Amino acid sequence: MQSEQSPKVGVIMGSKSDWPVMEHAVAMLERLGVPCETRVVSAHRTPDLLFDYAKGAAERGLQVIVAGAGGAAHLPGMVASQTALPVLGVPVESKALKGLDSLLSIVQMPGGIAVGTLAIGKAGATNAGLLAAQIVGLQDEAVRAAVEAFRAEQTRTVLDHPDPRPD
Ligand code: RP5
Repeated sequence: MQSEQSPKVGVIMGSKSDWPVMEHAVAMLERLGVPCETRVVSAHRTPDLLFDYAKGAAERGLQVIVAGAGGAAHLPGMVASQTALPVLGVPVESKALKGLDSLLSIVQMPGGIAVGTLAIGKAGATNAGLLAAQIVGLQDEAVRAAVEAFRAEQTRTVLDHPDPRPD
């Protein structure tokens, strides 16, 4: 899938099975008007594609890469090793260890190659989309305004509903 405008954020994931989590990153980017592309790129099953994708990303106009993976989640770190673009890693829940394995695989990068690691699962994917938009917004006024409007609406929603009991 690809937006009509040339993509500024690449959302990649190790498997099609990661989509139910990673779609939340895409939803946030779309909500904030950030053109993005999505791809399955596996560190273990398609290592050559991973290298090609990461090496060509900046030249193609991408500004940020969001990479989600589960289990022995090498994708974000390996992508970060092949591009100077900011890479945001999303640990996807694994069946066996509920994503703790994914989190530790992504977050424990050795000093010198940076991956910004988000929370496990849907919250992490949502925030990866948000953070990617904030990075794009440094140079894109419309995206910055969309991020600010999103935050203001979120604040308003909480303030307008102070009673925690169900309606
Ligand atoms: C990882 O292995 C993927 O990111 C996925 O989270 C996990 C399982 O992949 P599948 O066996 O469902 O394709 O590489």
